[in-house]
Amino acid sequence: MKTLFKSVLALLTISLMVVSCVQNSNDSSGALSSSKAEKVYVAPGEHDDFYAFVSGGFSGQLAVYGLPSGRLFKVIPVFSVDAEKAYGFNEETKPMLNTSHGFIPWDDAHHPDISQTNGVVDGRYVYINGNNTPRIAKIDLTTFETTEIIEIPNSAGNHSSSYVTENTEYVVAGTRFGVPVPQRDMPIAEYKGNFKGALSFLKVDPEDGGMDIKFQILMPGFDYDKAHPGRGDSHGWFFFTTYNSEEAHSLLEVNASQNDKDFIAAVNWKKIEEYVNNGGGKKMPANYAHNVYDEHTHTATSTMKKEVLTVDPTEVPGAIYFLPTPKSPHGCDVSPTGEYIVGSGKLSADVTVHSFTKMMDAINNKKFDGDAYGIPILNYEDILAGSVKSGGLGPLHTEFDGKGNAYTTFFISSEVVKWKLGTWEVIDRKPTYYSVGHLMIPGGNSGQPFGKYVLAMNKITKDRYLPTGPEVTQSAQLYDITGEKMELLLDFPTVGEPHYAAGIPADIVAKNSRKIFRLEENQHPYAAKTEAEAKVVRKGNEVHINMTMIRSHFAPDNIEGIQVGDKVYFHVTNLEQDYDVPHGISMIGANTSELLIMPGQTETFVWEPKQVGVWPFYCTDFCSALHQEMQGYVRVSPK
Ligand code: CUK
Ligand code: CUA
Repeated sequence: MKTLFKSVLALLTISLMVVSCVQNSNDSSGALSSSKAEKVYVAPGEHDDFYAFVSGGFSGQLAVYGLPSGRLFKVIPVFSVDAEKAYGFNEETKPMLNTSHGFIPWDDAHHPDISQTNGVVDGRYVYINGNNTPRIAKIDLTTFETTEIIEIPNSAGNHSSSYVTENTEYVVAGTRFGVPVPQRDMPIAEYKGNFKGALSFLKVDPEDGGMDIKFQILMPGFDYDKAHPGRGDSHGWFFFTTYNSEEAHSLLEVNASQNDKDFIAAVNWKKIEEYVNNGGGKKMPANYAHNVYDEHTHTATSTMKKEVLTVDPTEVPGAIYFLPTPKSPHGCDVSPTGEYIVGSGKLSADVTVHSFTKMMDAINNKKFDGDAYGIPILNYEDILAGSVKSGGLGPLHTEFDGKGNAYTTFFISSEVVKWKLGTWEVIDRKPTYYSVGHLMIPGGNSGQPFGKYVLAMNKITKDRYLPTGPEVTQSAQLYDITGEKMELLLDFPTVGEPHYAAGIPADIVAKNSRKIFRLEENQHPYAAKTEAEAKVVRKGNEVHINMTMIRSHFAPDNIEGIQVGDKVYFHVTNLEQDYDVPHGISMIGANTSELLIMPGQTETFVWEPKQVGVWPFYCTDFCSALHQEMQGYVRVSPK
């Protein structure tokens, strides 16, 4: 069988090679070889080695892929409504998208990060940021569902988020924009010195991964772009890139990139935590929503919080230092041992690497080069570990393979460059197609990378796929990094714009993936756990239908007594207790999506019938040979 497969593959390979020669791809590494095909081929029924959780950018969602195949398994709705899963449409999940600005059905999702234990990805949760209306979400990897969203006050852009500390003590969220804190009506021209940049530390509950804002550090109003925790020796520190240290508020008038160096802010969060635990900090009024989904009631609740604890960094001496870093640093990545802090000036050709040991020496010897708003600035030469003379342009992000190598993306020169930690020599470079942003090695931003593949997430696609009109697919590329030289294996399309991804060996997550919700654990207030409990209850012009579904009927399935102008709640429980038997339901003219209900779960949609008649409904998920028989009628009478 295997031989047969190989010969078929060989034939396929030859024909594809011919095609690629004819098309004259300018991509030499795009020529398919049988060894590349084998490396990404996951035979029917076989499983991938890694999960990749890839952010959807402006889709607001998180997509789950397998590596090396690049197969898409699921799109997890996070910040945007999703008709497929009724997320944001059903009554249970609507509160998840509540904010201090009201119900916000969309966001811009950038950076997923997997929870860690002792610096190793543990596969319990993924945290991800929404940039536009600043929020952080938690996805539970037993159900692959979003189970918590917290809004971040005093923040705008929320871009240096969401990264976890070595033991998931904190999820950290940094503002991109300096803004007035608290928000108020003031002239934009008075930005300088008045706007603040809030770095938020969200304490994580070790039991359930839940988040709460413990404190916000009110930094100078620079732009904070990317963040990364220390680990090992640098555990207890967090590093944030900043740009626009000029505090320009208009690119038309002032050049926000005129300073030769901006900063990486090194934050000793342990010290600030101690300060706060001893009663330090100042409570400030702030409105923000905290939304939590309960897996027993299958229902979310939204709470509006009223204040937040803020810390003025100048009141905690020794907690924060600025590390000068050339040319508008974007990426900020800490090596697996915690010694090297890699700052990529996006307008630079070199990659700057700071040494944590040297940083501590300079701090201990009080060797400062002035200060900015009372925060000491260290001397660039004192803390520099080395710089990578890459020859590339526009370095952005770096990940590590755990074997002493780092991989940096270059947006402008459109490549991934492999270099050696400590010697800074360039070992290999491979083009990306095209203009790569982030890259991801499973565990590659933790203390223990699984350095088998690197996934490049590209900003431009152009000719890589069949055209689909003016808007073409977004794209990721997979490279084998087990050898000295990288090898491009695969292109695959992604959902939305893939800003960043988090990867993890598949078995860590798969073994905890939940198969079923037990009916006896269902505490939904309107659950009907047997057909005998199904009922229709009228309360004024509200009608509550506690309905059940099981192969292949609904109960009740003939409903009368509904009138035009009623508000009809369908609370529907799937009575199945077999894995992978969902049913779906919707009503004609309902201003919502269908419900797709998993076994043991209850979901609710609202129908407000506008027209008299007898209206059918049916199961929307092909569930058995009698799927087409799974249906019913609602009679709507005049008021
Ligand atoms: S990313 Cu958000 S602009 Cu460099 Cu982290 Cu794509
Ligand atoms: Cu139930 Cu189709």
